[in-house]
Amino acid sequence: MDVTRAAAILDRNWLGSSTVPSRSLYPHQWSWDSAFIALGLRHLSPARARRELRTLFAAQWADGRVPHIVFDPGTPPEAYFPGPGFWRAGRTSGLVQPPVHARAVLAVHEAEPDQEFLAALYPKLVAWHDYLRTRRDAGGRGLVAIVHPWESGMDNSPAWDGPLARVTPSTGFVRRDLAHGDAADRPSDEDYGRYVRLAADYRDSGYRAFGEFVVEDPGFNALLADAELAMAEIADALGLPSSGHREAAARVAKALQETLWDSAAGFFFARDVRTGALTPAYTCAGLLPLVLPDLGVAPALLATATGPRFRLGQVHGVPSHDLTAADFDPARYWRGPSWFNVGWLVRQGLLHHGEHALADRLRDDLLATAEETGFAEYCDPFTGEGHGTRSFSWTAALTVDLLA
Ligand code: 9WN
Repeated sequence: MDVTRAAAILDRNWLGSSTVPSRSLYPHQWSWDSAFIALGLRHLSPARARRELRTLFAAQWADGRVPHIVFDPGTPPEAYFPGPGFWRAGRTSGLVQPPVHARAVLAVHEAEPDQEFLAALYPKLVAWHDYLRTRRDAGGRGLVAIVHPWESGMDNSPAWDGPLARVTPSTGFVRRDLAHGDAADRPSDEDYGRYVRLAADYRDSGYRAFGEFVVEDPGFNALLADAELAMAEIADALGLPSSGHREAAARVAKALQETLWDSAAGFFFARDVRTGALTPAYTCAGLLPLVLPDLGVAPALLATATGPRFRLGQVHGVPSHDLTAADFDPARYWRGPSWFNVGWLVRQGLLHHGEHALADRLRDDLLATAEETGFAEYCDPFTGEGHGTRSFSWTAALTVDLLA
């Protein structure tokens, strides 16, 4: 495959200073999407990759949080729900998404060194990570807690079913997503009602209070540890002290292993901070600690990844949920299908842990599936059939990166 088709998608989804994940389903800027998009854009136009990230960070809140959506003023408010009128936070939402931005900033700088860009983004990234560390350690164990499933980026993951069951669904709103996506590929109405209730409660607390849903997600925390490793490299490039970032990464990695690792299961599970219990679902978030090079439990985690639950290397991509679970669904969003960003991250992890043959197989599969599905949002792990929206930006961008 050559990069032409993927590059054309990114061009079509470019709004002038940022990229929409999808023209139809997600017509604004999303936080972790932008980081993945920048990883691809850096090979096509480093200037546009820098612009993407600068635009996102221009919407950073005074408390350091990077909002999960930055609304495009040129797009009608009814194009996406919940829109700016719901959040009452200017041009943004009040939630966050996984902190993959430092890794993206570093990669963009490596593609075309730009000290001014790096120096401008560094303090913003410091404030972002400080927000997570200081305002989100609800469990007091040095891990970030998410307060809404949307914050994980894996909205209807089975890992959230337990904590979400405590939430009474809101009613009386109109879902916009179903106008653009097959209902069987999207979260259920009941889950959507719970998302809206949680977001409204959090909004009404001034985006401060921990509510019914407070969860330590292994994916989010692993990506924060990795982001601190990237920060150390950024600090080195700027001639600033970097050891604090390496220590921060080690602290998160240690807390992750002490709190969320289940050695009998050979897996990282999410923890429901309200009950103190680990949630029982094996989801792809539990594989993301593989991105950490110094992960002591990597051999056991790799055994789970290649075993019957995920069958890495034998199915398409990295399934979002346990293939052997009774509630595994090959089409419904984060309850089974393989997503390209997770495949890209797990491939990075495989490279760190010396699994080169498996990493190559995963890369070849991601590239073939992206092309065959028209750059789908996600795919059936067994058949490779595309699901969700097509011409999805991070699928295109990560394709560009894998081809580079
Ligand atoms: C809610 C934009 C986002 C991704 C998430 C994905 C989905 C939104 C939605 O789309 O979430 O934030 O409307 O379902 O789950 O990972 O960032 O692509």
